[in-house]
Amino acid sequence: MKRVLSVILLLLYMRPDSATDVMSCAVSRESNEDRGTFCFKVVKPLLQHFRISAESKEQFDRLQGKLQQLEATIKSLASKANANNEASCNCSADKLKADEETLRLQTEITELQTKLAAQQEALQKSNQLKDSLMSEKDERIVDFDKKLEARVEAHKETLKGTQQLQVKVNELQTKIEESDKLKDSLITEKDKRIADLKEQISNNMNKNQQFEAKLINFVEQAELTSFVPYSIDIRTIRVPGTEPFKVPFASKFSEWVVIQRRMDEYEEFGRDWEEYKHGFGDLRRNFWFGLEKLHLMTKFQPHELYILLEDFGNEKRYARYTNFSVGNEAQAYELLSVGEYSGDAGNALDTADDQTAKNMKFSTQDRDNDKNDVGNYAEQIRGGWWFNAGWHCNLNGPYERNRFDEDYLRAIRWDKWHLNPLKSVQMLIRPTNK
Ligand SMILES: *[C@@H]1O[C@H](CO)[C@@H](O)[C@H](O)[C@H]1NC(C)=O
Ligand SMILES: *[C@H]1O[C@H](CO)[C@@H](O)[C@H](O)[C@H]1NC(C)=O
Repeated sequence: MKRVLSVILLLLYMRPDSATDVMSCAVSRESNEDRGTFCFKVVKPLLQHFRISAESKEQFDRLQGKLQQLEATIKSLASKANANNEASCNCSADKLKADEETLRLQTEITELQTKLAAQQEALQKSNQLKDSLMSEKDERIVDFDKKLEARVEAHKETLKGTQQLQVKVNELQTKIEESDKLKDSLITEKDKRIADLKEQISNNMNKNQQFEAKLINFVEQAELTSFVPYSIDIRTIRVPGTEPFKVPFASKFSEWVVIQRRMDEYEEFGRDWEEYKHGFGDLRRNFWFGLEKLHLMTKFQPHELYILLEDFGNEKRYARYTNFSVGNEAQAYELLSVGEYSGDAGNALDTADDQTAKNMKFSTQDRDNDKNDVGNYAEQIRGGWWFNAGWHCNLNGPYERNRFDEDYLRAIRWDKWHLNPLKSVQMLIRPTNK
């Protein structure tokens, strides 16, 4: 009887425990599919075990009932036997019968006890199975927990790695942004520098232009006010209707063409028409450029004329004219125009009297085109010029030093300044649109 009770108690004890397992499995199943699969594996044998246990209990109940019945029967039979014995009745047949019945019952009891033992054994095995399953389950759970923990750890590591990566990405992002900012600021600075440089260049260019203008002005002045050429620059120019010809420019930078120079006595200016027509002398010293070329150059383009004078007191004066032009040979190289005068030497070319050079033909010692009735001034003076009935200037006269010739008014002169001979003379022309 005690055994039966303990079995029942064990079963009762096992049920809530198992229910907890199942519940935990159900909970786990929600959270983890693996665990669910695992739980099912564990729970299945347990459920079988419960089924077996339940069947055993029913059998036990049944057996117990039978045992109780048998025990009651035996009891009643024994009491009957005793009563018979006490009654000393002749009942050997009944006794035999009773003995047979007792034997049968005892056999049945033995069988039942054997069955019960078998049942107990089965139950024990079932319990063992349950225990091993439980421990296996526990092991698996522990194992799984370990795995899960490991996975969680791994996940944590991954997460950590991811976080570190994110931090790095953020750092990189920040760096990129900073670099972008730096780039922008550099570009801005660069633009500013470029602008500055442009301005500087522009300023420099302006300065250069100003300097160039000053330089040109300076060179021009130097050229115009010096009788010693810095660097006569011979260029070939083209004029319509004639072959290209060489022209002595005052310098490489100059548009001024030197057409006449007197600086000492080492060149004879008492020359014939052909020589004045084509020019003569040394371009670096004393020379006459040539009437034909003057005509050609001034024919198609208005030219200004600059005349520089220096006396033996080393004083310099100039006379400037805006429209210098010379006619052709058929016009005897007439001084067609001189334009407006400016300067400090006085206007000796255009005097609006009978000694003016303007509108006069050119005369040489062999070609008398002047208005002098009693001879040829060019011959008398020994120098070709635009002589009239007289003259206010003659830049091709003989080179005289400190000498004033009363009779012929020879020498190089410009009487609108003074009557004394001049030491140096230079005539330059350039296109007026320059
Ligand atoms: C310059 O003189 C020429 C005559 O030789 C004349 O035709 C021309 O109009 C003048 N030019 C000026 C700007 O005075
Ligand atoms: C009981 O009955 C048997 C026969 O059935 C007999 O032989 C025996 O003598 C009897 N005994 C008593 C005490 O009556």
